[in-house]
Amino acid sequence: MSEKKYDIGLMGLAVMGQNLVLNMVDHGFDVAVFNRTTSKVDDFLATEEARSKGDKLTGAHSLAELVSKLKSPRKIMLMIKSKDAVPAPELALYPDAAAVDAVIAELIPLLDKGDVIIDGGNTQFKDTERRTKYLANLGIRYIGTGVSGGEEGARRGPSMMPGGDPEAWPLVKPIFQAISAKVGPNKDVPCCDWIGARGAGHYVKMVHNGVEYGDMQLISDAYWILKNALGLSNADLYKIFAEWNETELDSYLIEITRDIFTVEDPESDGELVDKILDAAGAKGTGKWMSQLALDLGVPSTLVTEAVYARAISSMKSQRVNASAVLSGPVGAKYQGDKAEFIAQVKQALYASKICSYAQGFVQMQAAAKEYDWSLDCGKIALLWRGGCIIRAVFLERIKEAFDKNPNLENLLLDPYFKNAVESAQPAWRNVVKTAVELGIPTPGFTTALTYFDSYRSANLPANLIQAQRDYFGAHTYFRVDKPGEGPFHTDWINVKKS
Ligand code: NBP
Repeated sequence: MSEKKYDIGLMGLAVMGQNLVLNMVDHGFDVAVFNRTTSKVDDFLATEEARSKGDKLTGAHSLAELVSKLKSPRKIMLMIKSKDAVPAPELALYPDAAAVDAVIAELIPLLDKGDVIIDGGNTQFKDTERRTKYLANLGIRYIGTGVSGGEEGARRGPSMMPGGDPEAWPLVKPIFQAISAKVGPNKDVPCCDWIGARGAGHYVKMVHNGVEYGDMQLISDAYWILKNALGLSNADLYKIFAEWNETELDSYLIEITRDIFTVEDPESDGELVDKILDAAGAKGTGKWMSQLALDLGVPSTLVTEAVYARAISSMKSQRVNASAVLSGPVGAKYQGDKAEFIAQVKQALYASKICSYAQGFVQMQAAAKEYDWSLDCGKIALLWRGGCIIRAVFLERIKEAFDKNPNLENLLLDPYFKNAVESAQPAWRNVVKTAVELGIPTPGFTTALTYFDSYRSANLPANLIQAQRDYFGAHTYFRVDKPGEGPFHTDWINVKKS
């Protein structure tokens, strides 16, 4: 009798890998697993849940054994630690390769032309661009896929953003779409579809994470101003976030924020949230998005501000010292109507969130041009509708906006979002004004409003910047009264002055 062959192999049995494997088996696929530390293969297969899967799950103790157990064309998914971009011109020759490069180098001699390697980690898209091209030359198909939703998503249905070699997509599509989250009235639309060539999937996943940074900062701004300007308790905050979650703000992050306010400290009195050190960590995808926005020259100010907000939060001891030295408003309360102000904070949060998503889509469109991908923004919004950390009802509206106009320059120009932001505007301005007056930092709300005001300004003070640049560096300028002519330069010192 010939040995049983498996539909897919997965390497990397940490939290994401284990849960994805169980999810795949639940959807009818036969899976072979491997891990660098091979004892983890045995430990995993010995768990009650893995044992309950019978012969639909098998282990391997080497990459060669894993490869030998797979149906052809073989599909091998890596769920291993990813690193920053590394310039590895020749994967097999790169001496100090990142984990993914090292595993790929080991896999190459074991594979046949047409086999597929999938990287499901949070990889920098430039690595995926490089690896897709390199492996295509060897006849091996490569996919870099974003997987979002954490442990629970991996087990019950993640949002997946695959990109790479388009010939590989039909081979993994049935598996990926089966295991991904489903949305729509009949819960049958998968939150997984082809994003585009080479690194497009990992780029979109990075923007997802950057938008997540923005959402988290905006929610924290709302929390901070409600707590400090109104003196609200965690019980009050729970009620407010519970109400907001029944509105257009309905989302996973608002939902978990609501619940966080109810969790008691297991070690002493009060709620746990108040005992957590106010120093936020980061793994780097927000920073990548911000760096790449600068490279493209697009203003993704929400993610950048959110990264900086985490940076300043982590300077805890400096902030404690500075708080004793630098004076400014402290502890003053909002004097107006409390209920009205709560409603205004909600409007500020919603309008700022719209700006944040507008920036994310602008960055993806700019990246698509720069890196030669064809991105469908409506489809991307739908993929984020379920399974992932930023899942939200509001993404349906974004999908509708891009379906109506696939070339929409900015989400703020779509009639639905234009009306939403315009009607939120007076409240948003009052919240920012109040935060400034009371000395309460709300970096997300403030930077979003600045973006909105800059974007809607036909004229900005950049004429003065151009004058300065031309004055000290002969950088030239164009004239408003001579369109199509120029550039011009002026001898600013020896010219007639008024
Ligand atoms: P980790 O990111 O903690 O990675 C642990 C896995 O990587 C283990 O299987 C480990 O093997 C393996 N590994 C390491 Br570390 N170095 C290796 C190397 N040089 N060669 C081969 N294997 C190596 O696991 P995770 O949290 O499950 O995440 C997996 C991927 O998914 C990561 O890229 C992560 O960024 C991404 N991701 C994670 C989440 C999340 O919520 N955790 C969400 C979305 C995406 P060992 O057992 O031998 O040490």
